[in-house]
Amino acid sequence: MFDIIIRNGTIATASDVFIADIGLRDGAIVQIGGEMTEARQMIDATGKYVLPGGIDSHVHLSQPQPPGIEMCDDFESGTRSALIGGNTTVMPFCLQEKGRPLREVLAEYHALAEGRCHTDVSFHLIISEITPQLLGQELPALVEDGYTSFKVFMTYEGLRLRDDEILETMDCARRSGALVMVHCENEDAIRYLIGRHEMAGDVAPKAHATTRPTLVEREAAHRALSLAQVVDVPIVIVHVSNREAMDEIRRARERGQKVIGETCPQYLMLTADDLDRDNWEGARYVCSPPPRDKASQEACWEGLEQGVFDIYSSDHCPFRFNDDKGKLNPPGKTSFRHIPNGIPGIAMRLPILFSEGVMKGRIDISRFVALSSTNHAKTYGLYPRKGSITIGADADLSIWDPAVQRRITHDDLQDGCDYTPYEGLEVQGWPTTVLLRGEVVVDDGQLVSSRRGVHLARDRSPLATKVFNDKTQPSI
Ligand code: DUC
Ligand code: ZN
Ligand code: ZN
Repeated sequence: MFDIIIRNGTIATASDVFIADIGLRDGAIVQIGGEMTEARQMIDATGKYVLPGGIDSHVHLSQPQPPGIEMCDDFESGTRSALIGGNTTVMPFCLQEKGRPLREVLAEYHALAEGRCHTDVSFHLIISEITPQLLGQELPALVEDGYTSFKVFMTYEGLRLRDDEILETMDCARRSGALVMVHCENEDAIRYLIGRHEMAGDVAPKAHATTRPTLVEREAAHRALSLAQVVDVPIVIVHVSNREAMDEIRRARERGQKVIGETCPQYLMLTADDLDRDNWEGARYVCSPPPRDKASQEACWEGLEQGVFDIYSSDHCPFRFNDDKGKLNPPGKTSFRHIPNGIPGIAMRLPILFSEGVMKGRIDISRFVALSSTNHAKTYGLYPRKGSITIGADADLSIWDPAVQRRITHDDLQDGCDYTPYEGLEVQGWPTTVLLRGEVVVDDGQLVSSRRGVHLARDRSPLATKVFNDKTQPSI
């Protein structure tokens, strides 16, 4: 007797596509194919794809902001919207607050998330202040406890680390077996360009894009990869927006470095011209790195097809538009420099890749699964419990109906924001049913979740484990 049998669906994993029934019991996948008759619930998936639930490994929820600014999704609204878009696990960031023990801050994040999540969650740690205590004791202990990835920033005053601090963080990751994610933009070059633009009175949202050109991303990607080579650690280059930064990843791999590349829907769908809309409307599209041009969009598609990118995440970082605590901060619209950086995308990430990628023939369904789920689980130490359709894996599944056509409107996405950058987009294909650990949480596109997401302690990334186990020193 099964809890649920999913009948006759086209099962797709990162490597195979086949039609079979799936039997679920006690939250796990217990049978794939073969005779299955009795279950408390039958789901007919004829003509639909049955896929591992989406894993969004780059989202920001309830992240503290400078005074006067507020992120508009908490763990409840953010994970609710994630489910609607076919995700069953999301990975938000815990931001280290200067002068406080990281564990204390982490406990506050857990308190915010506890009992409020519609999906499973697992935290990355953002490192903003380097101390001997952090590198020597705190981080290694946190890695042991399942927080196995750190993010570092090369931009944003107050957040960015100097090169020597990045090296120390990478060294700590090497010793403790963590994986480092890097936000690559050259802060000094950006500050120089912002100064020039402001002096010239060029303060509209579009200047956000011109003060963060591709070359500041390229330079920082090159530097991050070079620092990683010095320490001999694998890294993730997050939210890559253009061909020049992609070329840095390619070159690093040719040298033998282990690099995971990530891109996001905004770099496939938006351009810098979106920031150039009248009446501060362009602020809706302000994120970092900024959207580029059509050629960059094509480059990012190529990177998804050809493997420069291993993972595709939303970088959901939502601020309301019509709100003094959001994109209109500060009231008076004095300069693009003050617009909070980040846009929503947690619900639209997968429908965009499915519709624009799979349905338009740019990628096949197995590549979709790899980019949207399996590679995230493998990269961040959740595989095979998550991101796979195998016996014993969590029954986190999304059933996609390729026949559904929808015109996107923000009201349907159920996040805490007041807009979507993708308003009016026509998509083909939608995740009509979603199961989290064997329970139907989205049915016929409607949320029926009982909010049972939990926090997942993770294994070390297999990439990081390799250098962790290799006790020899870096070769340089
Ligand atoms: N970096 C992110 O990763 N997310 C949003 C803003 C940013 O700069
Ligand atoms: Zn970033
Ligand atoms: Zn981000």
